[in-house]
Amino acid sequence: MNGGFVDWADAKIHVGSHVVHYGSGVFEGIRSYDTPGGSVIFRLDAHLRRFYDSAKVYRMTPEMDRSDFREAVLETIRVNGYAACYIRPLLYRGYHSLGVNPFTCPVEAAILVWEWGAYLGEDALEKGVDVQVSSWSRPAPNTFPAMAKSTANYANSQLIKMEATLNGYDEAIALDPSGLVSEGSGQNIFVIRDGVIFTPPMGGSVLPGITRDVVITLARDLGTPVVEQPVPREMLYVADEVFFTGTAAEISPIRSIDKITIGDGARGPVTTAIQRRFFDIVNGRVTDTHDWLTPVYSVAEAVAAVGTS
Ligand code: PPE
Repeated sequence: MNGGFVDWADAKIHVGSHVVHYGSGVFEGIRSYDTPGGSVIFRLDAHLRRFYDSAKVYRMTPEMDRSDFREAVLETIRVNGYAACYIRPLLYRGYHSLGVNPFTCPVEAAILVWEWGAYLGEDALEKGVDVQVSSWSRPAPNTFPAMAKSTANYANSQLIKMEATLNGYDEAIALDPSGLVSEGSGQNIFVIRDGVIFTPPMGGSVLPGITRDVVITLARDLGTPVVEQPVPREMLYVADEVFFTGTAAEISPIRSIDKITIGDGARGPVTTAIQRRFFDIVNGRVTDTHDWLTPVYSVAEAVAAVGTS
């Protein structure tokens, strides 16, 4: 936190901090995985790039440059000794004065790490989830910038998630202001029909998901066409397969939408192939040909850890 290591219980901020009142924060969500070759972070540099892009949109200048922040992420995992964890870098406007103008408040930083299992439940990755189309829309362009991963955007995500939860669904799909499919409360979405994969384009109020980018790359590697195009709501219902992607949610099949069964109501073949490839890569079972993995521990540290365990 702000350049030093702080015990979890002491990682506190003042209630008058600007971020508490006005949502003036940007963040990331990253995962590390435990592989036979040691612990690795998945797509660290892509996440840090988006993090610094989000900060730029909100005119926040982090005290650390990107390469120092990268080192800080690695160090935070090392001091906690995690093999696999979730990593949450955060930049926020701290305590100085209240009032909407954020410029007087310091830009502070924290990196949280914790162990986080399957986001949508243990069964979700295999059996799929039941979702609804939300009555809430994603923010319109030129309101809350969707390309920036701002804490403020998650007020909208919470409305989407709470409605779904209270209605007994695992998650929800939100539409953009024009009524086209956008994304989940914390996931991008992919729709498959007749062997072609469709996903809403960047203009559709979606976060430029790192997992979205991974899936597009893996699908093309597997020879499956991917089209980024506007997706009408009814295309969801008649799809052969639909799945969510996200760092937390990984690749989660969707088995029903608004109580309409999608395809056979089970994880379909295209989802299965991409999901398998994804988990083979993050779990170190195949060669990292895209250079997506960053080792957390040096070989010497890994040997030392084995020696003491
Ligand atoms: N859309 C939104 C709105 C979103 O929050 C996420 C990630 C994605 C798409 C997928 O992006 P990516 O992780 O880069 O593939 N949501 C993060 C936070 C989830 C949470 O509950 O907190 C995540 O998945 O880590």
